[in-house]
Amino acid sequence: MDSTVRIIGVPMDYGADRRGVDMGPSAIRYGGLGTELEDAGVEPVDGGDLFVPRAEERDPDAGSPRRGNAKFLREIEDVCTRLSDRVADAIGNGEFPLVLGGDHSVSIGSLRGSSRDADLGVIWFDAHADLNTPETSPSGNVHGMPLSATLGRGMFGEMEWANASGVREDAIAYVGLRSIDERERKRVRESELTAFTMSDIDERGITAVVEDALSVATDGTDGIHVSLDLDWLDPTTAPGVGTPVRGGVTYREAHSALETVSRRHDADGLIRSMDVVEVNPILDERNETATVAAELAASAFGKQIL
Ligand code: HAR
Ligand code: MN
Ligand code: MN
Ligand code: MN
Repeated sequence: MDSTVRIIGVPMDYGADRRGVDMGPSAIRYGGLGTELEDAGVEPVDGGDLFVPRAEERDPDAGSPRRGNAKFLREIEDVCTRLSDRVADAIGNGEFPLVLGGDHSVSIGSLRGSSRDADLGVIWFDAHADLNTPETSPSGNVHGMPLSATLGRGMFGEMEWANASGVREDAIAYVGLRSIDERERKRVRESELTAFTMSDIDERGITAVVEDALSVATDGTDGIHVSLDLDWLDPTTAPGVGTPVRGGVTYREAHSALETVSRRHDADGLIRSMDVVEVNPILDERNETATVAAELAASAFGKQIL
C-alpha cells in the first residue's frame, strides 16, 4: 500500500459497560503502531485524538430514546458526527483513515464518513453481530448496535446522523461470529448480510473464508471498510477486551486474515478505511491486546515476514 495512513484516535467508552476502552488509542500507539506501520512501508500521520468528554461527567440516560434503551446516545452522536467528518476529510485528501477505538460504536462515525461519496462494502471481524437496536438490546450498550445504526434499523431509522446510505447491506460480511443474541440471530437470517461464523473458519480455513468475505464486500462497491473488533480473537491471545468470548481465532489466523486483506488491496486498491476497536488496557495483560492490534493493523497494510 502506498498512501499516507491518517491515524484518528477516538478515546470513547460510552458504548460499553466496562470503562477503560477509552484508553485504547494510547495503548495501541504504545504497543508500537507507528513503527509497525513504517515496517509495512506506509507513512503514518498521527492526527491525535478526538475530544471525548469523560463519561463520568455525563448522564447515560439523558439522550435515551423514548422506547428502548441506548445509553449515552447524545454523546455518541456528537463524537461520531465529528469522526465521520474527519474520516471523509482524510479520504478527500487521498489519505487512508485508520480509526483507533474506543468501543465499537465509533464505527457508526467511520462508516458514515467512509461512505459519504461511495458505495461501501464492509468486513466485520467480530465475535458479535452488533446488530441490536435500542428496542432489542439486552444491555443498552451501543457497541452492540453499530451495524443497525448504519443501516437505519428500528428507531435508528429516525437518526440521520447514524445512517450511512452508501453502505450496502448486501456487501457486508461478518467473519468469526460466535456470540449472537436471539433477536439478532433472526435479524441476521432475514437480512442480506453474509455471515461467516467460527464454524465456517473451522471447516474451510481462514484464508478461504476471508477471500469469500472480500468478494462479497467488493461486489458492486467502490471500496470497503475493514472493522476489527479485538474480541474477534481468542481471549487467550487478546484478553484485554470488555466482552471476551472463548473459541475465537488464533494469533496466526488473525494475521493470515489481515494479510489476505492486504493482498487483495494490493491487487485492486479497494480498501478505503479501517477501524481497530474494543482494546481495554485495564483488562489487558502487559498491553498484549494493544500490541496485537498494532501488529494486525500492520498486516492489513502489507507488512510481510520476508
Ligand atoms: N450482543 C450484546 C449486546 O448487544 C453484546 C455486545 C457485545 N459487544 C461488543 N461488540 N463487544 O462486538 O449487548
Ligand atoms: Mn463489535
Ligand atoms: Mn465484539
Ligand atoms: Mn451483491
